[in-house]
Amino acid sequence: IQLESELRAATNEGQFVPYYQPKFALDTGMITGFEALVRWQHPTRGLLKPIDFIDAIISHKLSLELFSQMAVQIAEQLTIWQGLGFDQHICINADAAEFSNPDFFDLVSNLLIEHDVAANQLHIEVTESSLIQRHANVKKQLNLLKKLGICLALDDFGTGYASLSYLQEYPFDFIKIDKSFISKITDDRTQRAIVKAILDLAEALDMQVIAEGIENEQQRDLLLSMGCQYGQGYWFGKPMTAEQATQMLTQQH
Ligand code: G
Ligand code: G
Ligand code: NA
Ligand code: MN
Repeated sequence: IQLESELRAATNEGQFVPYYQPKFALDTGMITGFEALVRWQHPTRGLLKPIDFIDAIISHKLSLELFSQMAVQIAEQLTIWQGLGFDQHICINADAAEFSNPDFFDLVSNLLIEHDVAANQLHIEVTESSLIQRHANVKKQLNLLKKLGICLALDDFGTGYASLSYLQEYPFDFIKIDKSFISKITDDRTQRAIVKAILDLAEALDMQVIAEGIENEQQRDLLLSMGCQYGQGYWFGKPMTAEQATQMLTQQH
């Protein structure tokens, strides 16, 4: 359990760092971008994962501070990669607590201008569960971000409620199939049928699909044969430091 003061210190002293998990084109194996996942470099307890502190961040209303700290580091990373000739995008996670803040859109658009980052280099990933809360501002902010040119992804697809109506209601470019559907895809007909249905739906709606949690080659091969374009998972790469991500990009070029 974190004290609020500990969280504030983390926010003020820049203890939150993005780790980067690569996303791949399933056919070529090339990296198409990275998902940024927050880690807390805690002064005494080591590297902490979101599960250890995200709820506390939300309840202490520090979501926008966390987002802002992540976003600045991500913009700087995009600029570094641009300089090295790596044309990548980075996807940042955000939840309803962030979208519902009226300052969220200005924060994002100012960030792009200040760091001279193209809007299409930044993707934003939203969980289904955060849409369920139906904050009044969420839809408005998502539409503004989309207008700005930012790609939007619906995360953990299939695990929430009323997910089909969300596809119609919000301007998503990508659907991320939750890893719970991928884990048994090679030996469970039902899971396979669900994934197939999601792929068909996405195609009909002109959306692209990213399969999460790919842990072996069999899963990759099957998803590819089913027409899935993009993937993410331990088989391709675990969340890693910026230096490791840069190394991975260097090796592929
Ligand atoms: O790595 P993993 O334990 O890395 O991430 C667990 C969860 O934490 C994911 O579901 C992801 O959506 C969430 N998460 C990761 N980074 C961030 C972040 O920067 N902001 C928010 N709001 N959620 C995040
Ligand atoms: O909610 P979100 O999907 O953003 O969270 C992603 C979470 O899944 C992170 O905690 C990340 O570390 C984890 N993850 C990423 N790839 C894999 C994988 O191949 N297998 C498993 N079990 N977890 C993964
Ligand atoms: Na995510
Ligand atoms: Mn996810």
